[in-house]
Amino acid sequence: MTRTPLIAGNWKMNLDHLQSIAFVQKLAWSLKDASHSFDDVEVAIFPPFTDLRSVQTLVSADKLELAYGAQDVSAHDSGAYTGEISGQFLAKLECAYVIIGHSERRTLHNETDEEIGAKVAAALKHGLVPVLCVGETAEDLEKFGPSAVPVAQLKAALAGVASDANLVVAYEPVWAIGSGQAATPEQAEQVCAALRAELATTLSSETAAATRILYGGSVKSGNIAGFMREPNVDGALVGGASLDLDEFSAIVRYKK
Ligand code: G2H
Repeated sequence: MTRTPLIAGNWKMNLDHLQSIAFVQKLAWSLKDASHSFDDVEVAIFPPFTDLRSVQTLVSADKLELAYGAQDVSAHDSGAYTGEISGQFLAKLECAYVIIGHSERRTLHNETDEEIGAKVAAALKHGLVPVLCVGETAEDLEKFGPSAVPVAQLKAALAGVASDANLVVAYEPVWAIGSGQAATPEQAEQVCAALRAELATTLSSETAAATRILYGGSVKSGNIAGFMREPNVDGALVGGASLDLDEFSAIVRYKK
């Protein structure tokens, strides 16, 4: 089965409103630039919540081939949940995706596997594609080896999910995030293959074959091609390097 590669930019809490708008406009021009054509790759950005409406307006007005989504979602639909943003709000903003379970949410906001599973269910309920992040810390790696923790996180988040669920999985080793020390393509492949095997067991072999599994953690233009050559790596979740237009455009235009 062929899976369309996905290059996703996770802006985290960066870029103010005007910078976001300028970035989206320039990225759109860059993607349309025929002299620097790129392969069949889907590009998505994840701005802060406060810029989603503006991105929606830009994308729909100019019919841009640019997907977007939010960096988190509430497990609840509506009600007394101060500060939360629900899946139905994001669906109305025509978000295609939502990042769930990023390690910064797991560690800084103490999100548990159970809460992450509830968020995955909420996203799917509202037609959003979860980009479910899993990954081990350096201590986990030392103690349990490379795949045990990410596979356990995936399994826990998918409990109760339909076997044909449309989702994306992002393998992000915590030790590689923002550290400049990316995993090697071989390390990423080993874990992504184990995650795909887990998808086949927990969901179905068809869903496992169709699901895109991304690598994330210090991805840049200089290392993207190595990851994309691996059979079980279907794209990248890019943090720091997604904030630089030239760098992100170069990542999108990787050549295997
Ligand atoms: C991991 C990644 C984006 P960076 O968080 O999700 O960030 O590319 O800066 O390591």
